[in-house]
Amino acid sequence: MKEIRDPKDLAVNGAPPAFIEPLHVGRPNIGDREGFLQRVEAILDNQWLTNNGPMVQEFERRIAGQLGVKHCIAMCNGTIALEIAIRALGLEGEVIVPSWTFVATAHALYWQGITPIFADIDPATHNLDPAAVRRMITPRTSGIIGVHLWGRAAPVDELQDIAEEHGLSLMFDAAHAFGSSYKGRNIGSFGACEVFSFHATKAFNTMEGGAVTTDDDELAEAMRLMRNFGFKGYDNVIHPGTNGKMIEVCAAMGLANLDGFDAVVDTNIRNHAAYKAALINIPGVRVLDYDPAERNSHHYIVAEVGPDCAASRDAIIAALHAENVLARKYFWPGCHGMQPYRDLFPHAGLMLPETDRVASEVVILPNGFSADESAIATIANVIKTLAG
Ligand code: T4K
Repeated sequence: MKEIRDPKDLAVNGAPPAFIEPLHVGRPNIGDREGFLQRVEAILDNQWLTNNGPMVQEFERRIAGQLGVKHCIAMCNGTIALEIAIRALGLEGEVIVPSWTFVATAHALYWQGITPIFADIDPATHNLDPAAVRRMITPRTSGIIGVHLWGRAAPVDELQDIAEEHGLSLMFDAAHAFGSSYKGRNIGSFGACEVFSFHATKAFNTMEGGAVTTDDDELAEAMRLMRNFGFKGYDNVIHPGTNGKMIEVCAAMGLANLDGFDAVVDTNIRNHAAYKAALINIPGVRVLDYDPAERNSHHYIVAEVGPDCAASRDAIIAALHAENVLARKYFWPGCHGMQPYRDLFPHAGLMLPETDRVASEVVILPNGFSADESAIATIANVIKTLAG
């Protein structure tokens, strides 16, 4: 745990910061360290470092089994996994996505010459608003990518209905949603496919990594080919492709972290409750809840600083940074405010009032093994000092 000063004695006017070392959002959780190192030894002994090696195959089997889905295709990261899924589905023209997401969701389309069309969100859930999605459909629309933001399931059924009504493909960016459920069923088999990120900063990580999961045999086969340049056996390329392969060491990290995932979730749930209790009496500050009826890793502590708060969101972030708490503004200002989309669609914000509002209010606070009750009390005290 980080060394911290007494919460009652917070730093102002040049005093040293409350946290001697920075407290990051996204500090990686390391699961079974011994188990990881043993697997690395096995990889070195085996001299099979990448390209569908035994660790990757075991990792894929375990993920598919755990999520209850037919296929898991492990990839080098979530962005390439998105690009491959988008290509395998044959998306083209325009695809509807939220602007309130990490920019990779939009980039994965734009990188392939497809126009991301940004639809507004439901401010209560931060996920796509189905009515807003309907408003953005044009004759060029080929698909919808729902994002399970903060691991909360997107409105899967409503998006499926829209997709069927209009003959559109539907897939999900499940980068945040490992271990989440929708109506009691694991995220992983909704839509045509779902894409996970296992980046170091995620609740479950493989250092870098990602995967696509699907129940569709043909789609899975196409994505496996695309992941390895389109090779089917030696010297036989039968498909356009790229290099999306997960390496063995990343799969080893994934296997070790799968063993430790429940402990991460338990810690996160405890921390989330501690944050809620500590911040409850600050007017205008609200910690986003997770639906108790669904599973969620509780990885993201999402606080909203409303107009009725005595301090602005940015002032709170500045105060936290001064104390070495590196709170984040994920995903401010929304994709539509980032390049190239800001120049391409300068008026997109007119259709995104809820996105703009939420983007101006959100603060993400540290979580996982690197935050504990006393750190959370100190963080709450910094916020209270300014806004309480
Ligand atoms: N879709 C969605 C909805 C996503 O959120 C993401 C990724 C993707 C798609 C794409 O998946 P990947 O291609 O990334 O697999 C991070 C991550 O880079 C990104 O994976 C993630 N979402 C996004 C939400 O956050 P940054 O710019 O905040 O990450 P970075 O590397 O600056 O790290 C943040 C903090 O974490 C650092 O200040 C320190 C700490 N950290 C980070 C790393 C990598 C550590 O302590 N140790 C580490 O090893 O974007």
